[in-house]
This record gives sequence, C-alpha cells and structure tokens, in this order.
Amino acid sequence: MPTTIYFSGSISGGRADVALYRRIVDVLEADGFHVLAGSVAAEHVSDGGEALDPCFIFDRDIGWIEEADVLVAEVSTPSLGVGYEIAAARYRYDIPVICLYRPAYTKRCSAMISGDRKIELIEYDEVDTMLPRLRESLHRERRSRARLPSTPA
Ligand code: 6K6
Repeated sequence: MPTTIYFSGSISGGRADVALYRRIVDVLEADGFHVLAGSVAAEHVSDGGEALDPCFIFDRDIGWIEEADVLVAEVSTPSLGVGYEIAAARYRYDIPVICLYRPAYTKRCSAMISGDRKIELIEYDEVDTMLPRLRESLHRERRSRARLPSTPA
C-alpha cells in the first residue's frame, strides 16, 4: 500500500506559490506516494478557489485528511485553511505533519507551527535542497509505520 499524503497549500491566502506546490506534488507522485491535493496544485485555480459549494469542499478535504497517512503543508504563504488542516491532522486524526517554510518569504513562521514539537518543520531557501529532505522524512515515516502493528478491523 503506498503512503497517502494530503498536500495542503494556500488558496484564498494567495496563489503566488502554485507552481511550487505543483512541483512538490509531481516529485512526490513520481516517488510512488499517493498524493491528495485537490485543486491546491492546479495552476488554473486562482485565489477564488474551485467553483464548488464551500460545504462540499470542507467535507471532501476533511475526508481526505482522514484517509491520509501524513499531511505535508507548504506554509510560506500564510493561510487560514492550511492552519485549520494542520490542526485537524494533529488533533482530530493524529497523523504526522511536515511543514515546509521559506524563512526569507515572510517575517516569521507562526509559533503555532514552529512551536509545535510534534510538527516537523523543514526550513529552506532552495527547492532543490528541500525536496531530498522532504522525501527522506516521508520515507522515514513510512518505515516507522511499517514497524507498527496493524490496527484490528
Ligand atoms: C470556495 C469557497 C470559499 O473558498 C473557496 C475556495 N475553494 C477551495 N477549493 C479547494 N480547496 C480549498 C478551498 N478553500 C480552501 N481549501 C482548502 O484549504 C485547500 O485544501 C487548501 O489546502 C486550504 C487553503 O486554504 P485557504 O484559506 O488559503 O483557502
């Protein structure tokens, strides 16, 4: 079973990083991960988001987080929705969270992310150096999950 990743990135918060989101998702898919990203990495989706009912989007995205083994969030563009999804992953579904942050991009990363010892925060300047670190973290997660006894049905 491939590891399922929920990928979270800004929509209403701003779409300046959409090409970066697309690149991260492509690399993870090429590496064999199953990535649930909805329209986050879709370059045709602007900060207006998908033309869908907000309740539908909420139910779908929360359902995807429930299905996921790990949540990866690019947090350089501050976004209410990304923060909400991180909290849902941490406190509702108790799945690992990896956040990607470029320090030069905003004044600082929120303490609600950088101060959470259970979130792995990968700070980076260059995408090319961040991607191997992210892949290594995900492969480590996969190995540690493989060692856990499976949950009875
Ligand atoms: C529709 C109605 C109100 O806002 C919208 C925008 N449409 C969205 N479409 C798809 N996913 C969305 C939308 N709005 C938020 N999300 C989810 O929250 C995505 O999965 C992102 O990971 C995250 C982005 O949050 P914001 O606050 O930047 O939009």
